[in-house]
Amino acid sequence: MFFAFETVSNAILQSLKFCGNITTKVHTYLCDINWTLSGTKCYYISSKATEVSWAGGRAMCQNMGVDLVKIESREEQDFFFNKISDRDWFWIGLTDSQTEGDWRWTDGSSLNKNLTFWNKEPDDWKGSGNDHPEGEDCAIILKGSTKDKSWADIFCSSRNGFICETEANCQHQ
Ligand SMILES: [Ca+2]
Ligand SMILES: [Ca+2]
Repeated sequence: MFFAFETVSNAILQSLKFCGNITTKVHTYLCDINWTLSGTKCYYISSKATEVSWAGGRAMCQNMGVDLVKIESREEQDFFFNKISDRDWFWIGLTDSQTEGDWRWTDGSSLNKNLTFWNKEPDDWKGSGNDHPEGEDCAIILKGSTKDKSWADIFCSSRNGFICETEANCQHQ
């Protein structure tokens, strides 16, 4: 396993958190190369060249042994909002494809209605001329009007980037 030591920049060092038993040695959170550390989580934000369906994005994460991101705090939301560009859309691990209107994360947990960042959504749009009768059942994060308004439901078959999440490694130093 490779660790992205170069990502431990001064900026990250200042926000470094310690994990494990710190009585004898320093242990710090680190991520694999090409992943980004924030808090105690590592995130993989796909490149613009990789645009896939929601299921395709989830499969890409699962091939790496992880899953699509679950946004569980304002800090996490702010992190992505600051990280992504104005033009790009990224799948998050949120869908109502099982039951319309019942938004669930990929681990099966319900969306906390007190912690959502929809931008005038979800609207389950069915396309112009009803050409998508299945409606919009998969969620993306994008640069909305404000930090609090940057999620949308779109067609699961549309092609976008994706964000994977996993727990950070605890690394002895
Ligand atoms: Ca829907
Ligand atoms: Ca929508």
